[in-house]
Amino acid sequence: MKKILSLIVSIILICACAASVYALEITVYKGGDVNLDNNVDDTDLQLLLDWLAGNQSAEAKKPDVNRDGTVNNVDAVLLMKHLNGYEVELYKDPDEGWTDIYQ
Ligand SMILES: [Ca+2]
Ligand SMILES: [Ca+2]
Repeated sequence: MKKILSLIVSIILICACAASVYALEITVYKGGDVNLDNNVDDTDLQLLLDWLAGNQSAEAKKPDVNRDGTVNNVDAVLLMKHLNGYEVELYKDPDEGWTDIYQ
């Protein structure tokens, strides 16, 4: 009986450890990567412009480029500037008070 209990406790501990490791998985994405394909390109801009035009595709997973909590023209302008080589700060660190409602 003790062996069975020990086995059950071991299985529970292993599952708990596996769940903890899974919970620590962090997804890092690039600013402006609207569709989360790990590239920031014209596709992202098109998805964002479509979003603003009312065509909110499920492919547009992170349209709030500057992470201020709203998706608007500011996001589009920032992304356009970024894609055209301008040095722009797409978003600030969340610790500085900005939010990311899409996390
Ligand atoms: Ca992308
Ligand atoms: Ca925004």
